[in-house]
Amino acid sequence: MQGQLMFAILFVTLCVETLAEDEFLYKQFTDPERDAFHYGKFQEDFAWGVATASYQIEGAWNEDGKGPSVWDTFAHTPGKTHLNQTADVTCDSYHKIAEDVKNLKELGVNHYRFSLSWSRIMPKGTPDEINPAGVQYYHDLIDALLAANIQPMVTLYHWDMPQVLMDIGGWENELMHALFVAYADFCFNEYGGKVTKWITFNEPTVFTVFGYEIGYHAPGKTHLGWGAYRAGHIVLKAHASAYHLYDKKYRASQNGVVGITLHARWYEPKTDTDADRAAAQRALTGELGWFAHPVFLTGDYPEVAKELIAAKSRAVGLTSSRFPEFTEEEKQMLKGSADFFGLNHYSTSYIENKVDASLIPNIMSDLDYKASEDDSWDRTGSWWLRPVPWGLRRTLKWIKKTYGDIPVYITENGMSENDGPVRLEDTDRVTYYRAYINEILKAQQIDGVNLKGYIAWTLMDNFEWAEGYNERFGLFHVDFNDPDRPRTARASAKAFAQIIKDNGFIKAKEKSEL
Ligand code: GBH
Repeated sequence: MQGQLMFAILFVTLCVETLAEDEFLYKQFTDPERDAFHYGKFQEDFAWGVATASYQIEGAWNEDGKGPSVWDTFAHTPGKTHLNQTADVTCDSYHKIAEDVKNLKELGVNHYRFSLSWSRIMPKGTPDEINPAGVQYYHDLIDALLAANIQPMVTLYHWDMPQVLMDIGGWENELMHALFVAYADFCFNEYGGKVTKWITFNEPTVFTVFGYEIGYHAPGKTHLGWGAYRAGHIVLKAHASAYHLYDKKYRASQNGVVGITLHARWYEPKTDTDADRAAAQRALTGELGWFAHPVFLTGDYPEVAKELIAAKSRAVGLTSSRFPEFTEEEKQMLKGSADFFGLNHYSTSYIENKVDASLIPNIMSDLDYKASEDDSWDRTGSWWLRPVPWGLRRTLKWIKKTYGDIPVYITENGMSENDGPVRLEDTDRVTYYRAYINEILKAQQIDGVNLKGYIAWTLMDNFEWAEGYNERFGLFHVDFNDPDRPRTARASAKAFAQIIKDNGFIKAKEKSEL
């Protein structure tokens, strides 16, 4: 007993020393073992990168033959975004390939994750009308990246659907399945000789819930209780078909990989009770599993979600579930339809059990859980984002336990500050990155997660959707009042560059001996 106590004290002392040395103490520091810093390096071919998305950075919203997207329409509608801001110009990356690539080189990344604007390539959403200037823009970007030894990682769909396709119902129209595959086919064919890492969709839970259910994002639909499930169903089929198309038509010659990126918070039981533990498990299974189970596990939705939503639908007199069903053939298509798991992760919540039939149905009330935060967790520029580094390691462990040894890329992780005076010494963001990247090192080296790379969100401040320019996530600061949109490296850019250079974390002492 005494021996154990001594050991515990010794352990705490050692950890606290290491932590102090590395300045990564969050206020919630309570668990020395969990929060201890871990030194080590990633594998030689580890992918380091930063991410962006077309609508958030490109600008040139109606230039050179680009068609409007749902986000152009949405942001141009009064009352939809912070101060009615739009991304008409935003970072102006359409005109700034050289500058963006220069900054990527400064970071020392070997990957750049960006998305294609579908309506820049196909103004009408269909391959019978191609915009050559738009096609050329991405060739120029990709060529500049390759010349700088940076691998492109291309997201086909990061939310900016061509407006013409929204006019026929967007992701609520079955036709979108075939239209997405035609778009993917064009992109694989056009760019696949140079691009070997593809992501079909970015965060389907987010754009279906926000876009088709809550209406907070484009297209602003409020189909409560069913919009996200219906849209998501078509998205999943479109994903699977695009994957198989690549497999049959391009993989042999292009030798690339195709994955999907899902958003997940870590869900920690609020109390150590069976009810809350089960609720947290249900929330992870039902919410992340909504898109992950079909692709990475069974070809079908998680049983718990199917059962609960069916029961709730029956309870209000519906003759079929609000949650759609796949055919056997579709399940076969979906099962195993990704070469890697792209994970976007930013924060953690507590989850408690909550059963309330009077709530408006949505994924949370359907799964009988309620989320909350810990007041001791620091705040950032986004209400939903508090730094809880250990949540990322637990998410990765959960993914390994549930989906096996699928290769995982962190495709987004980062933190925001609010708009305000220029702030280049962003020590809180430096702390965030060091702590979160340290957690993925632990996940890889201690828990054996098959981690292939880490992509930070984001290269530079940009248009943060409904929050406009009020939330800045950039490693580079952007001055949106200057017509040249100058980018300036923050302290976090330098810290991230150092981690990349070290390919992990080297003890200060060992470093000085190098
Ligand atoms: C990502 O969205 C996007 O891919 C990216 O475009 C965006 O700029 C970036 O993150 C920063 O926001 O479900 O409780 O978290 C990811 C995160 C997920 C944030 C949904 C807001 C809503 C509340 N979004 N979340 S919650």
